[in-house]
Amino acid sequence: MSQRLFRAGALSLALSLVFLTDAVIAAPTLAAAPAPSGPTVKIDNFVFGPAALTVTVGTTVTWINQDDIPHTVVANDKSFKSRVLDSDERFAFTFTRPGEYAYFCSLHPHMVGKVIVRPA
Ligand SMILES: [Cu+2]
Repeated sequence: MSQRLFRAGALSLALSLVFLTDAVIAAPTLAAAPAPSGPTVKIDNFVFGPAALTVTVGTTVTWINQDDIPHTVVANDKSFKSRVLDSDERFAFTFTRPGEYAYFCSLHPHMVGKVIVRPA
């Protein structure tokens, strides 16, 4: 009898693990979109918009891929580099030094933009 009980227990444990796994996988999607507090650059139709953005030191800029194909955000001087962003994914970077940061999409190098960082 204990063998049968054990099997039933193992089965329900396995089932609850399946549900637990689903919940864990689904959670990031539900939690993915707190509104960014700083300025945003939208990526759409192979264009960074605005193409040039001026901020002060300490500002976090968030890029949002609103295109239906993947893009990246890579600084010419490699000071920041996103992973490949699928549709609706974001990349955020906080600028801690003044300067002009030209960047491009490594998948489509003709896509370029610039962040100008002024002293605070
Ligand atoms: Cu691209």
